[in-house]
Parts: sequence; C-alpha cells; structure tokens
Amino acid sequence: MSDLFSEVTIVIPTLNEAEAIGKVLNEIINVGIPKDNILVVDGGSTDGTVDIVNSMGVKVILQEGKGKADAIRTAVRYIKTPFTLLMDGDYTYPARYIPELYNKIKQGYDLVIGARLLDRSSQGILFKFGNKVLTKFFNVLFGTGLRDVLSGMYIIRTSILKELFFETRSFGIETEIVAHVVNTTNRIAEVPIEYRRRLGKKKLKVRHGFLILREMIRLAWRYNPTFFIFAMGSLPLILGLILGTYVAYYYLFVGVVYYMKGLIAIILTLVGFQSLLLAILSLYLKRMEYRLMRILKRD
Ligand SMILES: Nc1nc2c(ncn2[C@@H]2O[C@H](COP(=O)(O)OP(=O)(O)OP(=O)(O)O)[C@@H](O)[C@H]2O)c(=O)[nH]1
Ligand SMILES: [Mg+2]
Repeated sequence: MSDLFSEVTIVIPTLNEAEAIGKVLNEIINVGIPKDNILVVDGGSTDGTVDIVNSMGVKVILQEGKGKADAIRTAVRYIKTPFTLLMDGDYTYPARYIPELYNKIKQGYDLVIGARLLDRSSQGILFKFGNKVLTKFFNVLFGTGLRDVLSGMYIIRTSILKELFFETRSFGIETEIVAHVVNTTNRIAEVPIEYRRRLGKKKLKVRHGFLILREMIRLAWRYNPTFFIFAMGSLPLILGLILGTYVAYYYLFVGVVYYMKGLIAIILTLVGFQSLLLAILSLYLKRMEYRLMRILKRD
C-alpha cells in the first residue's frame, strides 16, 4: 500500500490549526500515505500546531517569508517526489480524494484540481458566490472552462511547481499556479470533491476576494497580454469598420462624401488593426519566454 504513494508528497500549509491538524494528518495516514511523504509548512503558529505535528511523527518545517504563497515556495525545495499534492490544514478537504487525484495526474496531466462541486452546503452564500465569480472571471481572462480555480486541494507535477515565479502574495497562489499551467502545457483536469466546514477560526475575508481579483488581472497581463491587446484593438477596429461602411455607403449610393468621418474611420481601423498585429507578436514573445525559461532552468 505504501509503495503506491511513493511518488507523491502531501504538503500542508498551516497557521494556527491546532484544532484541525491532528485530524487532517490522521485522515491522510489512514488513506495509506506514508508519514515520510507528508510535509507540514508552518507559518509561525502560536497555538501548538507544530507540537501536534511533531508528536505524530510527521515532518514539519518553518516557512520563510509570510503567507501561504511563501509557505509553498519554501516547501518546494524539500520535495523530492515527482508529484506534490497540496491541501489545507483546516479539515475542509477530505483526504479520501487523494487516491483519485493521484490516479488522475498519473494519466498524463500536470495539474489536477479538486473542484469543490459536491455537497456545498458547508460554504456560505457569499463564499460560494465569490468563488464562482472569480472562477468565471479567470475563465474569461484565460480562455479556460474550469469549474473551481481557487480550490486549496490539488495535485501538481513537482517540476512545474519548481518553475513557478511565485509573484503572487498569500491567497492568490492558486490562481498563479493554474495560470502558469494554462499558459505552458495546459494539461489540467478537475475531480469533483466535497468541501467541509473548517475547524478553527475563519481567516478569509471579503477583502481577500478583491485581492485575488486584482491578482487575476495582473496575472492575465503577465501570462496572457494577448488577450488585453486583442480586446483593446478589437474595439477601435470594429468602430472603424462600422463608420467606414457608413461613409462608403453614402459615397457609393447617395453621392455624399464625408471627409471627417472617413478620416476617423481610417484612423480607427488602422489603430485597431495594428493592435491585433501587436497581440499576435506578444503571443510569440510570450511563447519564446517560456521556451527560454525552460532551457535556462534545465541547466
Ligand atoms: N504556512 C502558512 N500557512 C497559512 C498561512 N495562512 C494560511 N495558512 C494555511 O493555509 C490553509 C488555507 O488557509 P485558510 O485560512 O483555511 O483559508 P481559506 O480556506 O481560504 O479560508 P477559510 O478556511 O474560510 O478561513 C490553512 O491550512 C491555513 O492554516 C500562512 O501565512 N502561512
Ligand atoms: Mg480553509
């Protein structure tokens, strides 16, 4: 049984999860994950979280920096297995989905998200709505059709996690990971999972939703500038073509010449057309950046 999961490390970021972490670890161990394949990254808990983890014989390290993103960045250096599974330490994500996520990624994916789609009664209305809006927004920006971008339970190929830029602070880390995979290999799958009510005090605030939103826009610009330039270019192009058609119609069929309108139509069309060309160029540049990063990281 133990051999089965030798290729995966379960990484759990914790910050004051004394109420939950023992139960979380027990669940994971009961699924058949060897203790050596579990790594807790603590953010400086003051409630005895670290002692509980130690007493259970599970490895725990102290993170560098601040926030969940820095915790994952710290953990990455310790991971030796080809796959990394991340899950929260607040008992919200049931460990029984680990085998399914693991089997799925072994089918040739780079990221498999545990999408919180089953039994969602544990999530508050605002929380659910926020998640939905942010996922929709992400899908528009990145041209994806995902169902839960912000899930805290996912399994990822470790080599991909290691090439991440870790530009995002704290709670935006999930978005950055998904954005990165979407724009490199795009081998992403989702497995529907159940989400439970957390044990211990809630940390997420509405404010975080807006921070994540801002991060998404920044990431879209970073990873998908084509979309922005494309959107900015399409508008003048469409307006220019409409105005141009109008001017041409009057010139050809009515015999009226609109000089000013004609000039504006030409300018709008040219600006729009150039933006679209820029969009194509930026797409190529972005592709090249990733190819170069790959080569650089290989050595
Ligand atoms: N190492 C580390 N872990 C953190 C930090 N902040 C949060 N975590 C952990 O990251 C996981 C997710 O954080 P949560 O506070 O549960 O965030 P959430 O699930 O989005 O929101 P709620 O559960 O509704 O409060 C939990 O296991 C936290 O203990 C941090 O600064 N450092
Ligand atoms: Mg939580």
